[in-house]
Amino acid sequence: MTKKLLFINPFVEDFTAYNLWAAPLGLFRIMEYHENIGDDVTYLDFLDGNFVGDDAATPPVYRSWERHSYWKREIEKPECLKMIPRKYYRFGANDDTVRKTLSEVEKPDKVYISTGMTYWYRSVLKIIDFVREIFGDIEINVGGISAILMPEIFEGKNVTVNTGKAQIPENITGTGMKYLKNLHFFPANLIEGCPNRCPYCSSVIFNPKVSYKDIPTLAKNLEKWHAETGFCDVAFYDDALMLRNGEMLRDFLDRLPSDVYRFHTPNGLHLREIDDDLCKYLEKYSFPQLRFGFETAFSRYEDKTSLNQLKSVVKLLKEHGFTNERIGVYLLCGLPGQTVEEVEKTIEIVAEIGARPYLNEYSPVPKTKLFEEHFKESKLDFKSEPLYQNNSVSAWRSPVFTPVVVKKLKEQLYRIYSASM
Ligand code: B12
Ligand code: SF4
Repeated sequence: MTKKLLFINPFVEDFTAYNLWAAPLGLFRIMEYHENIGDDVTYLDFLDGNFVGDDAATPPVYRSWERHSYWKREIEKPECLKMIPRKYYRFGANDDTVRKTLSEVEKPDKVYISTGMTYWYRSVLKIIDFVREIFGDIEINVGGISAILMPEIFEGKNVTVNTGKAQIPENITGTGMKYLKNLHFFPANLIEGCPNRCPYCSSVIFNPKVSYKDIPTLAKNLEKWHAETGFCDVAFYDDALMLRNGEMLRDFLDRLPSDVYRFHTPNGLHLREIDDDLCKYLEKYSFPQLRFGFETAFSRYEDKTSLNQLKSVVKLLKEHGFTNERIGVYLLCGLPGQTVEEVEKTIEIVAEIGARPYLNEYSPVPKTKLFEEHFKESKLDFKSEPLYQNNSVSAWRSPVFTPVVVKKLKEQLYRIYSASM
């Protein structure tokens, strides 16, 4: 029997949020699967849908490569974040738009709500309340990142919390293709999981084993998507895109023309996988800016990166025509046990080597090893209040990387960026 299903991507409340190729790919896959088995699917994107704007809000601004801001309006900060001297926003639809849009939908048999960052959990709770207000006592299923990392937050709301990957037949149906057509970029995912076990990362919780996608189908889907939309930006969603010296990536690229697409790697790439052959691919196809993962030059996570590796990869990339600005290197600051000097020196070293450092403020992720370690030193109780897990709150949690210190580090970076312009 056909079921009426409503799928929701919630709005977000945060100090900052930007669409750097974000899309609820997990939800898309489930939606397409249900459509293919004959269910009646409705999708409401309360974050980035084309109906979420209003007169009192600031509209999105588009930057290069289809990156953009969301519709936003300032809102009152939650009481527990009042000490942070920054504005707080609702990104996406306001309450009235949510109510009105839900009221216009025929009452569904079941509602699926996607969850993003753990520190966005309040938006999910609000959406659950709106759904109950409009549709009454209806079956609600919550899934995705926060549902897996902290199911207990949603359990009191009388909803089904999906604490694992959704069971959908891989690559037969459920590629999410139909819904990708509304995007200005193509989210590509070649490999699920990562063999590394960095103590701050949750990859292994989502995917205990590494598995490979059907590359020919994925390449065909991209070509179809491009033919229908005319857009050409591709963002990789992989944790370990370069695995096995980029074997899957090279297979994917070999199936595509070299002069059509722009490829983006927002998740940190693994330095140790980069060799000369892979660099030839990175040169032949358009990769406007690579981003590598590298905690500090004095890495305590030696299995993943080392300074020598970084030096030789930067040298190789330079030989293949990459300039400093095109070699981005993610650095983490605010890790438990890390010193300020260590981060300052690493910023310097990365710039000297000829790459562009990007500073990420550490954010503790539930169920990871460092979550517990950071909790012991943290000035804020981020276990009871997940809003404190936000990377924007990092300087208020850390006893070492205080707001003054982080400001200084950002100034150091700014000087480096200005000197290279
Ligand atoms: C790809 C990715 C991105 C992409 C965008 C992802 C997106 N969906 O919008 C980019 C590169 C843009 C990105 C950015 C960021 N990310 Co990110 N990202 C990931 C990554 C690697 C994969 C997520 C993904 O899309 N997977 C593919 C889809 C198909 O799988 P899925 O979403 O898990 O869905 C499956 C199930 O969960 C389930 N499911 C999903 N939704 C639903 C809904 C229902 C109802 C049901 C039943 C089931 C269900 O079904 C799906 C299929 O099996 C994860 C780590 C990981 N391995 O999961 C980090 C991760 C989610 N990111 C993280 C972070 C911190 C960020 C940033 C804040 C980083 C930064 N400082 O800028 C930004 C925020 C961006 C934003 N606006 O959302 C953290 C979140 C930590 C937290 N505290 O919540 C993670 C967990 C990585 C980590 N540090 O451990 N990210
Ligand atoms: S290499 Fe990246 S994806 Fe893999 S465990 Fe470490 S941080 Fe996570």
